[in-house]
Amino acid sequence: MELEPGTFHLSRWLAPDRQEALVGRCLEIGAGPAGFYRPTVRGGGQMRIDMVCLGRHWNAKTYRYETHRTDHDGLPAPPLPADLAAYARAVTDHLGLAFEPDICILNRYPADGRLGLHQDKDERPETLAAGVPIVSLSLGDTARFLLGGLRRRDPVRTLLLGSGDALVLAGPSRLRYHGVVRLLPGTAPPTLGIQGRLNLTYRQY
Ligand code: MD3
Ligand code: FE
Repeated sequence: MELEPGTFHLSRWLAPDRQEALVGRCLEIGAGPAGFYRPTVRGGGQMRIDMVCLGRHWNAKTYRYETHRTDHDGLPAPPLPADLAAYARAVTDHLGLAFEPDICILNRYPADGRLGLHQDKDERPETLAAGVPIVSLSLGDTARFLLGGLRRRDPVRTLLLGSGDALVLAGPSRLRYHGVVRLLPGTAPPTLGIQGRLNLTYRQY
């Protein structure tokens, strides 16, 4: 499951009961104050997903992390709950990687949701230089995901991210380009009771 140096795909990492519990937590947090919103990026376009940032808010206009949602409603970013952080630590402990997540970005994909090819490079320069991991957990519909290289024009490979899958990007893979092309509708486990997809990306600022 090490697809490339520093890229680890753990298929069905979360058992169905753990997926159900995590979906419940995500919906709870997303429905709360400072819950899901549809970010507007610089240039004025709307993203094709809804987002909630925990721990620190990622500003879609400045591409910087901040304490309050100044690009949206000015509310403080809710804290990252310990029980949610523990899901990511379990993955990196399993792989023997050091990781102290202090941010989680929760993305909600509708049936036609997608996310263009980008790099995650807004965390601290020291964190990026050290190759500190990002951990992603997928829930619901399977996503057709693209993993590229360190330059936008580098070749990409397609991965399917299914419900319960964990993906870890560490070391030399930390700055790879990546994106979500589309969802495969109707592929979510029925017991989750959701349509579309939820993705959690855990980061260390
Ligand atoms: C590869 N989310 O929130 S998760 C994001 O499915 C994001 O919602 C996607 O990209 C999603 O920024 C992809 C998998 C992922 C996350 C971070 C990465 C892949 C990555 C960082 C570097 C390389
Ligand atoms: Fe990303």
